[in-house]
Amino acid sequence: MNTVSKPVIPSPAPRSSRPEILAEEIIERLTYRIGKDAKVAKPHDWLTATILVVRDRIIDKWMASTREVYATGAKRVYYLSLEFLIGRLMRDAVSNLGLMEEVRDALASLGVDVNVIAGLEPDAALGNGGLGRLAACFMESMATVDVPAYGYGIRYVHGLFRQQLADGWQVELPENWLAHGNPWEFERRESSYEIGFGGSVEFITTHDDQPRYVWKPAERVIAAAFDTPAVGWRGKRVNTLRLWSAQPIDPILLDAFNAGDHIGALRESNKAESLTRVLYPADATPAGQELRLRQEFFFSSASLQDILRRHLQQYDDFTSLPDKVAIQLNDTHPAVSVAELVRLLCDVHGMDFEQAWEITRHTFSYTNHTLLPEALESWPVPLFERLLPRHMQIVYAINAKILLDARKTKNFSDSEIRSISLIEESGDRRVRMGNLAFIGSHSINGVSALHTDLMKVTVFADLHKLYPDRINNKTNGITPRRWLQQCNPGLTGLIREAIGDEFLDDAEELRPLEAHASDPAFQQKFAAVKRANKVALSNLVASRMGVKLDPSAMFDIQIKRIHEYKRQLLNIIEAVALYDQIRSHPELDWVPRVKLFAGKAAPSYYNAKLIIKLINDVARTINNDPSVRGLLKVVFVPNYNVSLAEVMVPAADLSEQISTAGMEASGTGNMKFGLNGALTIGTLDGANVEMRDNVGEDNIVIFGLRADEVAKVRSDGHNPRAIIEGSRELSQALSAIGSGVFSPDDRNRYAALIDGIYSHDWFMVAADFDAYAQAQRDVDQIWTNQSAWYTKTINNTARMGWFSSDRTIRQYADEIWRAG
Ligand code: NBG
Repeated sequence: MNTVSKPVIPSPAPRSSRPEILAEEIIERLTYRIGKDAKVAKPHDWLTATILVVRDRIIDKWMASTREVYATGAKRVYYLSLEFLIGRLMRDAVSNLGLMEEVRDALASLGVDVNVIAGLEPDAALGNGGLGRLAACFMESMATVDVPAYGYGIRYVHGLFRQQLADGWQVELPENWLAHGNPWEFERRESSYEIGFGGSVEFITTHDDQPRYVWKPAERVIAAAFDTPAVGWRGKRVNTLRLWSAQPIDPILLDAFNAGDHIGALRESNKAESLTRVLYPADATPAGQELRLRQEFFFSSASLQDILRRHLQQYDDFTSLPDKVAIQLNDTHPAVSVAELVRLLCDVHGMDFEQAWEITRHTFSYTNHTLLPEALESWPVPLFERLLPRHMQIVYAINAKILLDARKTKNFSDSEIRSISLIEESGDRRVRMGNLAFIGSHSINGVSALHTDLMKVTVFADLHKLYPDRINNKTNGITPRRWLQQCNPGLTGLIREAIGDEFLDDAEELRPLEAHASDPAFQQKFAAVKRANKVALSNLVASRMGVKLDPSAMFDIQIKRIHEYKRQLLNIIEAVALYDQIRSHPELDWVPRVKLFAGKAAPSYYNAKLIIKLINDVARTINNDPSVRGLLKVVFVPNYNVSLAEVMVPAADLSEQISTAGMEASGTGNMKFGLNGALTIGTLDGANVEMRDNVGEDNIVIFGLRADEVAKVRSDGHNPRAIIEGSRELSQALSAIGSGVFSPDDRNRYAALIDGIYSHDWFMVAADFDAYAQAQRDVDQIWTNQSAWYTKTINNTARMGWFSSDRTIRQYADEIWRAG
């Protein structure tokens, strides 16, 4: 007999990270991977070569992390999200590996400035706003707190649009983050799956007399996997972000091509690829397009097929799925996964419906991110049925089971039954994705205490009555690596000097900084760091916009998506009122302020775009009025993205978190500003409530109606006109804007916008105006006592540790996933 002994494959030798070795390897990559001579290499080539060298240091840990889960049989967490708003990765990866100095020195020895090339990396903007950025923070924290996890999403060729301003109006331009290739990703050709759409369902009896449904899709595309490593702090663990790209089954129809139809030969291929070409730029509003539902199903099905395949590689069958797999649905976007898992278990793997349903329910959990009714996704039944005929049947089967149960066990009334049904029956029949996600999950969480409480009495009141132990709260968090260490090295260095390094591993260890809050010497250093960050932002604004800012003025910043409920309008109206005051009372000691705004509006959201134009109109008028004497400046910085936030957040003195109470689910920008030593002016909304509890009432400026008061005003009947007439400042500001003082070229431009405040004021701009204006003057007062100001802001930094996403992830892991 011929015995062949298995060869022992040696592992690659661990790589040294001495700067000389790194430099050598960078040159090696430049030459042999990129094919460039160092003498002619462009900055982009240096960036790619450097990333490839850093990436090698990640791969060993990546493989070790993957192997370990196979060896220990640990539970895996899957985070399904249509959005990952990642930003740049190089600084993050290098810093988490602890190689910042080495990489800087290596590049310096080659005559390359690390900051210059790091600034060339495009932002991976595969998300719209808070929901997508949260997913990115979670990826980093899951690796940091050692939870074996995969993120699943879509590899959009074009991320969120680039915003330009043309005469103050937002213009959207395509974003092209893959233009120079993406050295972070690995294409996994072996991990690809077929995804079907349309067609019909057949009922067959198998050879062992088992009845089975078989879906015969009319169309199929391939989902191909691209993996990006997610490195935890100190390189402890490396998880995988797997993004799916759509590809045609037949790249070209040769018959058509040979017959001369060169365009038609590519039609199928184009259609397939268009599925993952662009990110929907809708923020908290449903896209309402067939393509969007296709995207949702595409990435859900690919992810579930992948999860089931991986499970079967290691375990005998799917009865252990809930013990070994936790799937988190990030909002309702992946909710069709509930039906898809049932389908895969029943139709593909031969399980009976009841068992499949139990397994499904114990495997999924769902995070709700908004109460805005217009943002709760639902799909017209005819569309859902045409695209996903088998899933429609499954939705009906689940619905029948749940409704029957509700009637029998809880004696639900007709109206309660209507509200928990998976099918909206009034008007057009629609499939309700929020209800599907809720019913298909063992845990449903909100993202701040207030939001979770409101969920129980509003959108999910009846489902909560049916399943009272499912709703729970997990207050959002942010990763302190990106949002303190990397974006604010000055402050990080100062904190280390003052209290040592513990906070780097546990953000709650920022607390000891409290002891320095009133120390004049420390305050001076803290102020110097803030000033340096303000100078950096001023330089950016000067070079991008040609506007000069005074870094000794108070930097008052509102950056986030433009939305009426976030009330950029309230902020700019107050700026107009302040402008009036400064002109009428030049004798008073006005605190110099720079009001900065940045954010994108959904392309189809007219009022949001109009608000951008208004900010720019007001800015032009105020900034050019010599009687203001530089006491007030207004700036709208275009193209807000993660990288811009990394410059703006550390430079803020005042953080604007002024949503209509009850409408912002959590907010996460609020946490970033607090951590970087800004004072917050805000309503008691979202996580502002927990921020107040953590930093203390003296260290935050709260104003305005509370959520219950907003609800009461709305239900009692709100009379904004009376309020406006009773407030001189407000009525003057509104009439100035409404009558065209800031828009002499089109005096009616803002008439309808202002009329909305007079007639219904849904977002309580009039209702909260006086309280807001007063709160701003309180802020001025605090500012005039700089020592008191810094005591408060240092206390903010000291007490924001709880808002680390490490804490959030530990709570998910312990209380929802039972993993890690
Ligand atoms: C957003 C909320 C924010 C919240 C983030 C992350 C959606 C649907 N929701 O308040 O508006 O901070 O989610 O949870 O984008």
